[in-house]
Amino acid sequence: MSEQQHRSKSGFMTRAIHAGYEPDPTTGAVIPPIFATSTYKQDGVGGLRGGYEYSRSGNPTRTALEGAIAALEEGERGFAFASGLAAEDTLVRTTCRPGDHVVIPDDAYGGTFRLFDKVEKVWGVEHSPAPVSDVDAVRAAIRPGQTKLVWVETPTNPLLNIGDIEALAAVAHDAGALLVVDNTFASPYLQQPLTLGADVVVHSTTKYCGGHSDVVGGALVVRDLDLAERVAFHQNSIGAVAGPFDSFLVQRGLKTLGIRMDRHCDNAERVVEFLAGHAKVAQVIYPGLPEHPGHAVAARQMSRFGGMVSFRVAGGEEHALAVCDRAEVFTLAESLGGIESLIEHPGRMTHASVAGTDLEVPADLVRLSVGIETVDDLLADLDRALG
Ligand code: P1T
Repeated sequence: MSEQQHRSKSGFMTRAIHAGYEPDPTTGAVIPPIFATSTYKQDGVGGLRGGYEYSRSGNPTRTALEGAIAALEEGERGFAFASGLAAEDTLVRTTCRPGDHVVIPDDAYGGTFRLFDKVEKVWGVEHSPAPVSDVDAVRAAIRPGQTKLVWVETPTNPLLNIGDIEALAAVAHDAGALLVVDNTFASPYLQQPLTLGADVVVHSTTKYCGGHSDVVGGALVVRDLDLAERVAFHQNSIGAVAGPFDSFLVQRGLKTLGIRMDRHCDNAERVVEFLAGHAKVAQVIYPGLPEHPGHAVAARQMSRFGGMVSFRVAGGEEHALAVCDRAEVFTLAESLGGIESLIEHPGRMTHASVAGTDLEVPADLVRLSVGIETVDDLLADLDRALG
């Protein structure tokens, strides 16, 4: 089957396993080799084999990953970076100039907020936080003529708010801006923002795409070929690319994304049910709960509700910290989306960089990345940790 057919006709799991790579013509290797090479022999000056010149500009292992992630997101072209933040920075530099403006989530990942607040701002790109779940508030935050990007996470990190991608795309496009969706929490298995009108998808592939907590990476996927050309130029010019070893790991992760996500979702549903009935839990935050304010939108645009669960602990910060400390099967660590369950305190850890700003997260909040272990062990661990 040709690459084009994989993109247009096959199911998700078939694309995850085959898209982006044909068995190697010389050896028949069914898995993309790790091309640990910085440069490529030319057949006479400018005689490039397969277009490869230098590994910042292109590397076959990276090409395989970029093709796979583009196929999974149903985009035209994918780009792999050294981290999620490297992908984000490259996108901002591609699309914004000094004096431009970006609307960002008012509960974005702390590192994304820091990138806009401490780095992009210095170069003249301004930003305004707005709640992604409130389309009118996002519209009001747009500065006509100045706003180039409407940037959303859905679900957001760590409060799991939901943005209506179709409605937000319309708002962004009315203002002549692009809609950027950070799809890290949902993964392309549960949600394909480009099919709902978004222009760019951002990933921290460190998370569900890689899926095994053994690599840091990022990706962009776009559906417009002109924008793709501009991103490609900036990817090469800035140079924050994914190396071949990292590309290999992320692509290997993508092959099992679907089965992992189903198990993450199954386990998260059981964890939510358990927490909702626990006396020491003040509030469970999960878009799959009917009382979650974004439930209806999430049900429309996601196939399931994901493996991330946040909850507020009765008794405040001190108790939330104690729960994090006592957990054993849930490892106390930043990051998410790997096969192992993680627990963290966003206020002190992943979102410490938003302390004292409008984006500050509640001090009694605990975030779980529910892994794919035997679920009864996860429930017993939480029971013990909650005391
Ligand atoms: O860590 P990096 O690969 O650079 O990706 C940044 C990033 C971007 N977008 C979202 C939604 C993210 O969650 C992250 C990284 N987040 C964590 C490390 C965390 O523990 O939340």
